[in-house]
Amino acid sequence: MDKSHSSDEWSLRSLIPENHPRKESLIIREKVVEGLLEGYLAPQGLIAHGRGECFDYLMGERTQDFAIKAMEAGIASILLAKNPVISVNGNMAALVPSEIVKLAEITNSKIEVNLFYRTEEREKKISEILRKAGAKEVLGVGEDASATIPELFSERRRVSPRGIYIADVVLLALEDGDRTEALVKIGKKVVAIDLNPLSRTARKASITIVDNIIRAFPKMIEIAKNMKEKRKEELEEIIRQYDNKKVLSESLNFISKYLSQLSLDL
Ligand code: PTJ
Repeated sequence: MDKSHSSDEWSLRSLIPENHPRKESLIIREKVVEGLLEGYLAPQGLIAHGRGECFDYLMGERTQDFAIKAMEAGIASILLAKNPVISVNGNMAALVPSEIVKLAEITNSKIEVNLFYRTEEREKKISEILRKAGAKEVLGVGEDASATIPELFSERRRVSPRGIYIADVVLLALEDGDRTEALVKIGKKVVAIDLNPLSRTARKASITIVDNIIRAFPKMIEIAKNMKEKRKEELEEIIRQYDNKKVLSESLNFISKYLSQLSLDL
């Protein structure tokens, strides 16, 4: 990429007309581009974002019931956890930094940076963004990532001994698919947000929220505020009733029916 261009020069946010039919989607895209130009979002994050946009189209760009069910089970699990952690990567930091901090506050979760394309510079920049958004502590930066997840060979294996290493529940998103399985294998509950119900992450996670992080985080904050008042037994019952395979199959059925309907409406 040509680094001689500043983020201001490349940012097209101001060029998007107020009445553009895809205005919101274009602004979100600009946030991702800005993250890249500021050096904390991996170039591969742009590809990931494009893939997400495509799956979002197939679900009407709306949060569907199967996602709400998964969010409820996910939040119940986080509220019942001893050491819940929200794992953050470049795309999450670009799109939902304040929401990550808010959800962590409400649910008493720790926040940890964990990157696939790990560099200390990116970790520090992401940590700064989260601190600016109000985070008091951000784990997983530099030397703090001194523990190792067994059976994982990517840079994601380095984790904080105070965070993911001792976590019983990990909330993550835009995962490349190597870590969820390893975390589940060592007994952790993984709550994953992934727009692609066919991805390895979606299939291996304990609870899969098939939705866009842009909509999922605010909705999860709302759910967490309401659920905090519930008794432990009620939360346990929500988790007992939850079936991740059923939720994944509902999401695929939704896409299939949605496409059939669209083909009739042409
Ligand atoms: O910041 P790093 O170094 O940890 O790298 C992060 C990326 C995203 C580059 C890395 O984890 C990666 O390569 O991810 P993948 O394999 O492209 O997978 C990303 C998944 O997230 C895909 O299944 C996408 O459909 C999905 N996705 C993309 N955008 C969103 C999304 N899911 C929810 N909300 C989105 N906005």
